Amino acid sequence: MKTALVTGISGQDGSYLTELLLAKGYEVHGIIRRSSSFGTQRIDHLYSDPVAEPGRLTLHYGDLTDGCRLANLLSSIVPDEVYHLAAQSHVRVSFDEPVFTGDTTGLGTVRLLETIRMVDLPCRFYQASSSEMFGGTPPPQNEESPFRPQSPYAAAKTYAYWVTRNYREGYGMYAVNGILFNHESPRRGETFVTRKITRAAARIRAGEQKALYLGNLDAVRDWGYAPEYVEAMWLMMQQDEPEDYVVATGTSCTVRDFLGYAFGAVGLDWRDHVRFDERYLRPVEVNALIGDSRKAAEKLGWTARTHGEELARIMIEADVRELELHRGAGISPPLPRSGAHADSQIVRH
Ligand code: NAP
Ligand code: G4F
Repeated sequence: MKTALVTGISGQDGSYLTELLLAKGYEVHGIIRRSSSFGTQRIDHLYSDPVAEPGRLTLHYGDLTDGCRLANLLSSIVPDEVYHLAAQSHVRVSFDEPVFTGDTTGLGTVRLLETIRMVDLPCRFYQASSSEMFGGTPPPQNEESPFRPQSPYAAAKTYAYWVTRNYREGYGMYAVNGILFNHESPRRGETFVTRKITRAAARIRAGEQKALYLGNLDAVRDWGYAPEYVEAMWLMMQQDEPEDYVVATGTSCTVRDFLGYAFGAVGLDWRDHVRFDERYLRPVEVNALIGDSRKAAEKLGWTARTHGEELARIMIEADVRELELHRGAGISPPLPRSGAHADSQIVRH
């Protein structure tokens, strides 16, 4: 049985990856942050009672800013594979918190790599790199395209990308970068634009919300389905040689197109409900990301199966279902503060 350590296990990708690893028979360890409220909703269904089923999934407190804790965990768990997914992952927020983003999203990676090197752990390492690193480079973007990061987040990810390559080339580590384009799901954080749209469309249809406030509708993204993308992560870690891969659908749509898919799926015209709010604009925008993942297709046998319109349908159906479950149980709908009024009070990027 292989042992994996997953940072960011409570996030969208961490939850799907953990499902995949457990299904493959791995023993999985995950790092979560201590918080005054539980933040493990995405993995609660996997966390069986450790007394009843010991050893398959274990959660540990830790933080990317705490190098000593990371070193202790790596030394005691001795994983075969480390999937480093944790990060301050919101691009707009990184303009508000650039130093914190650099510390976690950038330096967090080198804290892990340097521990692995110092302790001489014979493990493989996956870095969650991002298409945001391409930033201002026009599409299509592949493994050879230059990086032109347009945000503190993208700059931090670019640092982490290069340091991962540096440890591979300098110390012979099996360390790979998965350069993933946007991937979404019903578990996507509520402040990323696709989920913000599908939740709002479901709530507007149900009369729980009046309007949806958004920024730039012209941005072009290559949106794929997260459960498929974690398969690519795992495949990258099973190769004879460590290499970096772009993972994308190769298709694209604008935020405006996605609005049409999501609102259309519940019989609404988005133009009747969407308002512009300049606070959702970014100081610098990434206009267009469209990936060329032919290398992943050729070497990993991986291709995306779900594209924009189908993705929007999966997400809105889940949001409609969730809302109906809450209403049926007589419980207030989740996160009611995303109504139009509160949305303008608390800027939910
Ligand atoms: P996500 O849902 O935002 O999850 C981020 C995870 O990182 C959460 O588990 C979060 O914990 C954890 N985390 C944040 N700060 C931390 C800290 N200081 N110490 C320890 N853990 C911390 O992100 P995702 O969408 O799953 O993405 C996974 C990774 O892939 C991220 O690195 C992201 O930047 C990268 N990426 C994502 C995409 C995409 O489209 N989804 C594309 C390319 C790259 P809490 O639950 O406590 O907040
Ligand atoms: O959903 P987004 O916030 O995702 P973004 O910025 O592309 O970043 C995501 O994908 C990256 C991979 O390319 C990851 F590395 C990163 O961690 C994250 O997962 O915004 C998508 C687009 C942007 O152009 C943004 O300006 O939607 C536009 N947008 C328009 N109105 C909005 C809004 N984005 C958000 N979050 N909220 C809005 O109201």
